[in-house]
Order: sequence, then structure tokens, then C-alpha cells
Amino acid sequence: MKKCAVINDLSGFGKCSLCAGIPVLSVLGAEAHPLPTAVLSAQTGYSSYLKIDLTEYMPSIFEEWKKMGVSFDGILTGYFSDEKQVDVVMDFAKASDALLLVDPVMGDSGEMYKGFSDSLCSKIKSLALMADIVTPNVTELYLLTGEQNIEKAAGILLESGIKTVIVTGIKKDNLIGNAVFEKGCRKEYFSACHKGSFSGTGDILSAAVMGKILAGSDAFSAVEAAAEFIALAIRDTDTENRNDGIAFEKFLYRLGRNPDET
Ligand code: PXL
Repeated sequence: MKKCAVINDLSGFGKCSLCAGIPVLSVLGAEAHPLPTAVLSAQTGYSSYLKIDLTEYMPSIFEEWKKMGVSFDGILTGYFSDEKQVDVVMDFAKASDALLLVDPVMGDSGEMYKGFSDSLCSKIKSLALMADIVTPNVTELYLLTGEQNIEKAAGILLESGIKTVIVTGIKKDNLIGNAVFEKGCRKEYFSACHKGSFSGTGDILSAAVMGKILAGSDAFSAVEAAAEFIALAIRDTDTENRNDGIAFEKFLYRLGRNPDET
């Protein structure tokens, strides 16, 4: 089985980060090997939460993995709670030839998430520039490039050497969608949006894209499958609070199904 290191936080509520990434990778047939950056009672969108930062343990965990002699096919990164964590992960990624997918978790809806600073964002940008694939939402794309125009901003990232730029949460009329950019190629995947944005959809998308690509898909069909899965779950979500995330669990089996099966 393909091995994927998943570097992200573990949040008790919010259906995001590792709670989304591990099941999604698993159903797609990849082994998920989590390294939590922090443990939280709930993701930071809730009005109160406890965060236990694990920065000091991360180098030793990487050291133990090195001692075990394991090598990874994929490295998937998400939420960081400290700049030092990003440095350690950059060293880990440099020493590996795994496919690196960086979800540059920094903000949404035009604002940085609680606890983020310009210097943490600039570190995350350095990591993103090492990646094969990045999955920023529109806010994060702007934070990475300083460019409002999505096409131009994606172009800046491609020019810097990133192979695939996947921009999530693009709003157009009553539709929401994702755009995938590779050199000389661009595709968009839109679906009807009546319910606004939800916690965890970025984490689900990045894990689904990683899982699909490790299973042999190209980035375009990976995003199409991930977006369909998320749209299905959102349609079935009846929560009043966007912080609670989406009802993705009962549709995991459909994500894992071979597209040729009926
Ligand atoms: O889904 C992004 C995310 C991940 N982890 C934590 C968060 C957020 C977004 O708010 O707070 C802890």
C-alpha cells in the first residue's frame, strides 16, 4: 500500500484536519501516518477552544520514523500552529522524494484564521513553494501571491515551480467550485451552492486529491472526484453551524468506489 505522512492538527470538533484526512486517505486505499501538529478541543472557528501545541515533539517523531527506515509515497500538510513546525517539516520533505501536497491553511473568507501572523504565513509560503501540488482557497491564494486575480495568482505559483495549483472555494453567481491549473492547462469544476462554506472541506479535498493521485489518477480527475464527494456531503448536511463541518462519513464508501462500478 502507498504510505502517506499526514501532518495536521487533531481537533475534537469541526470534522477537519486529521479527522478528515485519515478516513479519506484510508478509503482511497492509502496508509495514513499521522503526525499531529497540535491537539485542540475544537477547531479555532468556535468561540472557545483549548490548543495543545506539539512543536517540541515533532523533531523526535520524525527522528523515530527515520530510525524505522520508512519511506513515504506522499506527504500531505495542513494546519501549523508554530513557525518552527514548518522548518522541521521542510527538512523532512527535503530528505524525501515523496509527492508533496501542501494545503496552505492560513485563512478563509478574506481573513486569517485565529492565531495566524504574517510571519507564520510567510513560513507556510516557503513550504508551499517546495510543493508539487498546492490547494489554497481564494483567501490563501491571495496571501501566497499578493495577487487578487485568480488566473494571474495561479500563474505566479506555477512559474515558481509548483506543478499543480488547485484553487478551492471560488464563488461565481450561485455556484462554488475549484480550478485546477497546470502549465498550459486549466479546468474548473463548479456545483450549485446554497449553503455557504463549512469547516473541513479544504482538508477533505486535499486528502482526497492525495489519495486519488496515489491510486493513479491525474490531478484533474482527482479534483473532480473530490468535489463531487464534498458536494454530496454538503447536500446531506443539516447543521446550523458551519463550524461543525459536513456529513462526509456516510459517503466515504462512494469516494472509495471504483468509478467504473455502478
Ligand atoms: O480546516 C482548517 C483548519 C484546520 N485546523 C484548525 C482550524 C482550521 C480552520 O479554522 O482552526 C485547528
